[in-house]
Amino acid sequence: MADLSTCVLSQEELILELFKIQAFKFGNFKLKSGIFSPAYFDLRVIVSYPELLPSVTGYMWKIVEDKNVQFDSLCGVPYTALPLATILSVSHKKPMLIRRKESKDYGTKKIIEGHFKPGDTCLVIEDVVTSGSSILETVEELKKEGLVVTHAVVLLDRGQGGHQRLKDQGISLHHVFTLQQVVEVLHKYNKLETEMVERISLFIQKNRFDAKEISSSNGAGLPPQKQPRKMISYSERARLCSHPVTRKLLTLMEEKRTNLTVSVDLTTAAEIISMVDKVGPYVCMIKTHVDIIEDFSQDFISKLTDLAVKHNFIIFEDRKFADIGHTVMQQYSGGMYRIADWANITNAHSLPGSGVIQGLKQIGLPKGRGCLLIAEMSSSGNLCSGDYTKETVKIAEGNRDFVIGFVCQSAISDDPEFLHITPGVQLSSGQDQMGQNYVTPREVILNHKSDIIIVGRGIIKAEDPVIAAKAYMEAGYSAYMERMS
Ligand code: 5IU
Repeated sequence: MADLSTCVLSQEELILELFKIQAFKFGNFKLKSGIFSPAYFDLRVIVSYPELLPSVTGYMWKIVEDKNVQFDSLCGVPYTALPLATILSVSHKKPMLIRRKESKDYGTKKIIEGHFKPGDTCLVIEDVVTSGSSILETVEELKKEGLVVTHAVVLLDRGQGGHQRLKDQGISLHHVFTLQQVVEVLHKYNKLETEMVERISLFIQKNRFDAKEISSSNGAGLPPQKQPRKMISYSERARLCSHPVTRKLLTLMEEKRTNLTVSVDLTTAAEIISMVDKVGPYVCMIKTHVDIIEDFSQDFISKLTDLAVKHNFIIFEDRKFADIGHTVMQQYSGGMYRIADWANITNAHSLPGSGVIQGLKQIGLPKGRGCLLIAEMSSSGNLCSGDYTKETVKIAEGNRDFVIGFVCQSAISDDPEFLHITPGVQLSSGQDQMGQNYVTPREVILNHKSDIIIVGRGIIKAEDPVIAAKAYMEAGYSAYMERMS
């Protein structure tokens, strides 16, 4: 029988082996907390690789010895850590306790199985730690039975604040690896691209579970990321989002206290520039349709981009790309408009499938641009509903590096990273002669849980566009404040 108490592999070899068996995965994964992560660890698979188990538990034991942790028994957090706890128990002759996930509804109804005395010390064993919640759940059950828990050992600490959170609860957490170390080793052996290493570092930085936030922000003991999009303030979301355009937009929305986008559907450069200069102070975004401008020129673009700096807004070209990847690449980068050179955001129909995003992304990503997918429309009888909308959300989820949200009419995703932007807005609801449907800013932001209202004719055709812009800005932002309260 193999010696279960010694490490067979070096730490680097163990990381490479765990990568080989796909216990470490890299891409885009939804975590238990609801947030998306570029790295995912599924250590459940290690039970299929008995040759690796002695190294895993060997390093866990080494940490316990190095730190001189004393304890009477050990207990694994169900379920992945159970085999690890069993091996440690057998190879080091330490009694083990089992925590049930739910008490049996017959017999003794015990949550903790095994023999122990109140006051015994227990070491908790876990595979991966993110926020520390799973360890704390087990600790709580052990403490209810009178056991004393002051230490936990884990194979991998994701480095996202779990250590501090456990420390605040009187538990010292000891790890074999951190996520950062794993990533560095895999990079060293050419298993991970530099770009992915950077993405993961950024993710760790931005997704730290602050112990104080966890206990105070939502009372439920949940990390703030677990809250749905509609409950999180614009500025808080700016902190959670990784796309630079989303961050900039959400930040300026809170600073300028506006969630208004004006759709400047006018047909000469001079009219548009004059209108943008007037309404600029009240908007977070200006939306254009450059293909309706009679006298389009690069001079128009330089004036528009100057105004974007002067009034601090984002430029959204409502181009609605809807062709195959190769064609949209050319449409986005070239022609007389060269949209990718100046529009922070553009949008696309999901009709052609994800190829449209692949094409746009090739041009837009290096320039730091973002794209909205059209998931729903405001016009009567449109076909963007049901499964079409659901599939659109899926395409967005698979392309978060470029897709930053949706043009939509309802709350279609709870993810804080996805902006919801809604056209078809006027101060009173109704319809135009061609089937455009209007709802009020309050309805859109408060009831449909959208983030941003788009208003065209309600402002640009108003007698005084400045007064109208102020009224829409006030209506939209007060609905947001009401939603937050
Ligand atoms: N727009 C819509 N509905 C949609 C999408 C885009 O109205 O579903 I996608 C655009 C069209 C127009 C602006 O440029 O938003 C709305 O203008 P009015 O507020 O003037 O209707």
